[in-house]
Amino acid sequence: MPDETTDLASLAARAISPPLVTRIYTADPSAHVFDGAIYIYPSHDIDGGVPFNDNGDHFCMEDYHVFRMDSPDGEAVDCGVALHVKDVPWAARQLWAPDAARKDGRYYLYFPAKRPDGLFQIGVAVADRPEGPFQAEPQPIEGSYSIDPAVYADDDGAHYLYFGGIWGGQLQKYRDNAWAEANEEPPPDAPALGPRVARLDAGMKQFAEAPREVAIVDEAGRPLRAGDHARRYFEAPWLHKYQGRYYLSWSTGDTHFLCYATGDSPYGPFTYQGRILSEVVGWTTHHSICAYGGKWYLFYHDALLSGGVTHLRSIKMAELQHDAQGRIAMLHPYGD
Ligand code: FUB
Repeated sequence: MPDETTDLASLAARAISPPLVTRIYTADPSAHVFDGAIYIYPSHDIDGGVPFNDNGDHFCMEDYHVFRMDSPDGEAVDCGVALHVKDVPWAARQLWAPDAARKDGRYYLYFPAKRPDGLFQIGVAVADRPEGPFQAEPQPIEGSYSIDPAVYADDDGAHYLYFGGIWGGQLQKYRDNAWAEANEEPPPDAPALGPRVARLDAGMKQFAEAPREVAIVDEAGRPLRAGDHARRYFEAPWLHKYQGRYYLSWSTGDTHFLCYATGDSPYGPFTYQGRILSEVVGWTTHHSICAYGGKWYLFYHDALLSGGVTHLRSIKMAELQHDAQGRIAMLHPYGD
């Protein structure tokens, strides 16, 4: 997060990408290519007048809009409201970062929301078109918890749902998939909490297995430590495959980096490799990675357009470069 004294106008002048959408605020972009077009599934940020707190209650989003781009340099067309919280029977508030998948001609929107008792769970809604409108299932996905679902479609047709975020996302309250109020983040020398992953069943609306914790290790095979805030998992998991390897990427939260690790299985373990994006304006950073026309793109957000209001963000995209070893070159959102 650039220093608060930094002149936002000078950052805007140096920004490597303009906002894709300026009519409304959008964040947490999950991008997929369906039938030759890029579809972006972001959060829809609003100013709901909720006071700021450490739980992120001011992120009080109520609906989702889907955006379509016919090419990477085309306009991001707002396809309208895809789902509203009032149409989700189990959810009370806070539609946070979503993702989507396609199977057998149907589209599945995965989204977190708080139940009336204040606990986050993950729901699914179904549509016949990539842009919706989506019809929510009456109950959240059984066994789901926390936030930030990201679905990965593997080459063999299996779909894996990654999820979880600490602090306001409540992941620190879970051990072995069970919630306890007394649970907190592990001490600094203990292994950090990892994101969770579960394969989806053939119907795409339930887990086929109990969620597993994903291990992220250093070059010596040791789990990243909870005190390693510059590298440890915080929220925003994303999985993609590049030249046969699985790449897990995530946000480090309070140190504001996007990082990645590589592995040989969608379940991990993943070995830490480095950073993808340095700090953006605004507290949160959240992304997706998607290929189009033989090039790779990072979709991300910042809060420049709102003058740095952390819950009023704008989605952006920039080309990603891999070197000959498959390492991703770190991007600086406002130049070097
Ligand atoms: O948009 C609300 C939350 O902020 C997301 O779920 C997190 O990943 C962070 O971007």
